[in-house]
Amino acid sequence: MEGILLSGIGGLYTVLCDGVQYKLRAQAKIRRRRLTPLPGDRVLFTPGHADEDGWLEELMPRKNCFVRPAAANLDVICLCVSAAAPQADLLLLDRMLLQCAMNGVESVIVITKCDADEGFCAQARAQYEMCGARVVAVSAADGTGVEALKAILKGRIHAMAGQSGVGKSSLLNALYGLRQETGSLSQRIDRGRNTTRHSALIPLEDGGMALDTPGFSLFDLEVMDPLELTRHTPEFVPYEGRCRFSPCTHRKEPGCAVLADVDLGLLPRERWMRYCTLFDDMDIKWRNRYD
Ligand SMILES: Nc1nc2c(ncn2[C@@H]2O[C@H](COP(=O)(O)OP(=O)(O)OP(=O)(O)O)[C@@H](O)[C@H]2O)c(=O)[nH]1
Ligand SMILES: [Mg+2]
Ligand SMILES: [Zn+2]
Repeated sequence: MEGILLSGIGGLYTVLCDGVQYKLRAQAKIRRRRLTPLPGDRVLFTPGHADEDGWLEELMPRKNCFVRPAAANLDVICLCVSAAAPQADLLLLDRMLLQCAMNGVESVIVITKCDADEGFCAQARAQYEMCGARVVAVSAADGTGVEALKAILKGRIHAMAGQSGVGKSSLLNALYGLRQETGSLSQRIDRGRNTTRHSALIPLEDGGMALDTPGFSLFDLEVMDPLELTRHTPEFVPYEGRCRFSPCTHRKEPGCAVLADVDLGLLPRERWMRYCTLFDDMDIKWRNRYD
């Protein structure tokens, strides 16, 4: 039979097929090939008899897959950052945006807790809308933006990604009337507490599916030629061929059209500075890749 993998915890996988959920163990050949079945994977399986577990036999080719959050075959990812605590980590957001761009997966920047905003929404919009990113401000507390986001996600397989405590589970509850467990922020350290422990894909009435994932704060892009970062930064694309040097990394080259527009305020300087940080990091990793 063919189904979609919803979750995997401790070697036990839950697979959905025709509205029925099956509990499965991975066959030895999957374990031997060191394949990690991920939520969103299309799989072939044999159900067990009575209340025995069945067998997960084959993973179908993936259209995309992600390490953070661990998932496959996503249509769209909500990259969640909070307008209140925990403080938004925009470098992490930019890494996630790059990861989506490189995997060819649509992303939406979701600013959570906009009811408690003290100016962050406007600042983030200014930086990211100039880059062609989609930004939606939402509040699970007062319902702001929930319908707008729901319209974007309708009928699609989507994941909530972001730091612990940004309100991913709360947002899913507000969007779909679910009862995902949510946690309070630790007052002392002002961080989330990893309330959601495992990724789980949830089938929705509109035919779509939502993936709730555990928060993360560390995430590195795979090692690649840093020029890939340049190519996948959308606001730089219109500048191709307009700089004196080609390729241009748009960091300090004389006659760089990007630098000129950053100086004129036509491109957001903060975002460009984060790009330079990511580029320099990747440059070092790329040069040391054989060490
Ligand atoms: N003011 C306000 N607080 C919110 C909102 N959404 C969530 N919170 C609070 O933020 C805290 C964390 O929410 P969760 O939904 O558990 O966050 P999470 O991103 O799922 O966290 P992890 O599962 O640990 O990754 C809770 O105390 C929520 O009450 C919101 O829209 N406004
Ligand atoms: Mg959660
Ligand atoms: Zn340039």
